[in-house]
Amino acid sequence: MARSRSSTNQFRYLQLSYYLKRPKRLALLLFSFVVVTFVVWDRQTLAREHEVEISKLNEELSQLQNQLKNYLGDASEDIHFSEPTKKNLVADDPIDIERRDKVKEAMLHAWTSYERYAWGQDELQPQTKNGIDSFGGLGATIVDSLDTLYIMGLDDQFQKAKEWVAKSLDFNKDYEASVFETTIRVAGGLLSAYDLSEDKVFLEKAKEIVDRLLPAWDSPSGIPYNRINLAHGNPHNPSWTGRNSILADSGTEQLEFIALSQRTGDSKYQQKAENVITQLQKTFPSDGLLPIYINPDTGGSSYSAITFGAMGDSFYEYLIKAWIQGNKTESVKHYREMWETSMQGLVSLVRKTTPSSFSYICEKNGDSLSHKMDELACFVPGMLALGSFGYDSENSEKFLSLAKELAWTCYNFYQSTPTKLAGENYYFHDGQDMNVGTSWNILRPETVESLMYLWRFTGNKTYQEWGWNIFQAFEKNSRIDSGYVGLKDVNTGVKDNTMQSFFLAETLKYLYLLFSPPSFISFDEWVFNTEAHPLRIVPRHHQRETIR
Ligand code: DMJ
Repeated sequence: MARSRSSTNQFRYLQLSYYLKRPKRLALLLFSFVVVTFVVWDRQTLAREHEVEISKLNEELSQLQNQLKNYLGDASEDIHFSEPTKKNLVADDPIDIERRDKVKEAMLHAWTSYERYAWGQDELQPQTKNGIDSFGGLGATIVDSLDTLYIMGLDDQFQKAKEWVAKSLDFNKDYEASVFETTIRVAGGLLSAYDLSEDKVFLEKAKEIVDRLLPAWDSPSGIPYNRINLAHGNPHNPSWTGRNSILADSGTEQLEFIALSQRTGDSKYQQKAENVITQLQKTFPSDGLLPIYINPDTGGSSYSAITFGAMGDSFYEYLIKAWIQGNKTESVKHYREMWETSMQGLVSLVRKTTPSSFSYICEKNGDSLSHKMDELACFVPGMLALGSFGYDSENSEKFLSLAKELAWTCYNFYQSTPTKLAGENYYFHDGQDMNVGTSWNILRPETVESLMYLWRFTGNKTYQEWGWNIFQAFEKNSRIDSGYVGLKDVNTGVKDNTMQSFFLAETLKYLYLLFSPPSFISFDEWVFNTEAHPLRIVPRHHQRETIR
């Protein structure tokens, strides 16, 4: 009994009657309740404020990091930055490994098909199982594939390709070569293979081909003629351009020629290519948008279209990349300035579709805008992401977000067709979003290129998913037993008969890198030429020692 009473006494505080009997007790209870509630509420508010404070501090920290990066980018010797920490934390996850292996298998299929049916010729025609010499017989697919084979660890294939380069690559061809194509595919491919493998044979061959191209720069203005006979010289422009030089063809040799000068110690290549930019700078318009035709006699623009697609594209790409290749130093500052001016011009060409608000880049003829965009212009999101890090935080955010918007549009170029492969260009009409214009797909890389850049700069895996979907559409529509083909029409899926060398050089390489850690062929150490050939960024002090 006594035990039971004592236990009842123990729990008397839990009974309401205990408090109701005495007003003092009730007041004490209410007071305690108010105090406890206040303390809990206060802690939570503090925690919330703390979180806000931390996020503000993080924002300030990232702004300071950006400013520091900009400042040191201009002022420091040999300082390399790792990419934003977020990206370095991205683990090599099992899905990425699996996808990368699938891409590697695709490369192996493309390569063995070429090996079997077109070895030594420029490109494979998979349907008819033969080769064609679309670039004068320079083994374009071999040279364009060297670095992809190396990067993917296809060592036996790389060795065989290297032996072919050493023993059979012959530039003495009576062929009117495109200076641009030969530079980006052949010189770019060889230089990249040299940078990766350090095998001198590649450098010797790169020098040999560029020496054959060099007379193309002997015009009154220094703007190159776009064609040259590899055996006999005789540089000239074709009649279909009205004998004008093309902007992209004339302004897309800087990376390769600067790299060649750095590696050989002979400055003449760099001088020729850099002089082009100096000439264009003299009449550079305030919006930074140059028409696609340039008169090689005067160096001035001829009346023609303005575009970030065919014939304009890589001129803008090389402005920002030459700045990066030059370690973002004072001596290459003008490249960055010209690029920033051009990006203001680009912004003035951006419009949005209805009803879905896709951003796109118009072309311009005189004063009027043409609401058309090439898939080729889908390199722009990658370029903007790459360049966005040299801006202050406000502009950096602005251009990165434009890059994301444009990438979404480019991805929808693919998603909006029955084959899920993009057409060559698109038209934008009110109320209709996008319509395919020229409806072929020739295995181009620009969209997956941009997805790779965006994934690396944002760490957002959505870009990997989009790239994976595009890869699967290539597998479904373009893969046949004897290689990969383009489509004559992305609506019907009817196939063409060409395996473009850039499919192996660019499309598959960018896809492979999209599923690789960003530290692999890092943007801190490498800059990709417009044919996706990574060139090693040479530190500043080293450049001064080697270039005479
Ligand atoms: C490639 O040769 C290069 O990417 C070039 O800059 C544009 N065209 C093709 C790929 O589409």
